[in-house]
Amino acid sequence: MSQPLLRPRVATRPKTQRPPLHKVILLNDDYTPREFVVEVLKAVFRMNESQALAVMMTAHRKNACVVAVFARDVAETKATEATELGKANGFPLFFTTEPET
Ligand code: TYC
Repeated sequence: MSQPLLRPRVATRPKTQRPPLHKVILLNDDYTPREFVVEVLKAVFRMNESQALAVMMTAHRKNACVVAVFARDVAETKATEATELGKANGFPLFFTTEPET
């Protein structure tokens, strides 16, 4: 059998699959002190004071704020760690995760 005369002009390079990222979301509550929320954001998410303050105030005013996006396991570990810090100090502070659309 003869070879085809023309090669395809577009390379058929397979698309690299990346796992979907997940958002960590901070939820507001009426009891956790603002300064405690700021300290947790700095400790767990490596934010500086002004970044942490901005995220805390957005959650306070709008009831929730996206903190950061990570691979799913990292997002879940950080959300749990941050929520546990609140719990260990008697506060209902809560972080959740959801897949990025
Ligand atoms: N609303 C809290 C207060 O007034 C502070 C707070 C902000 C708590 C953001 C949680 O995600 C939060 N003490």
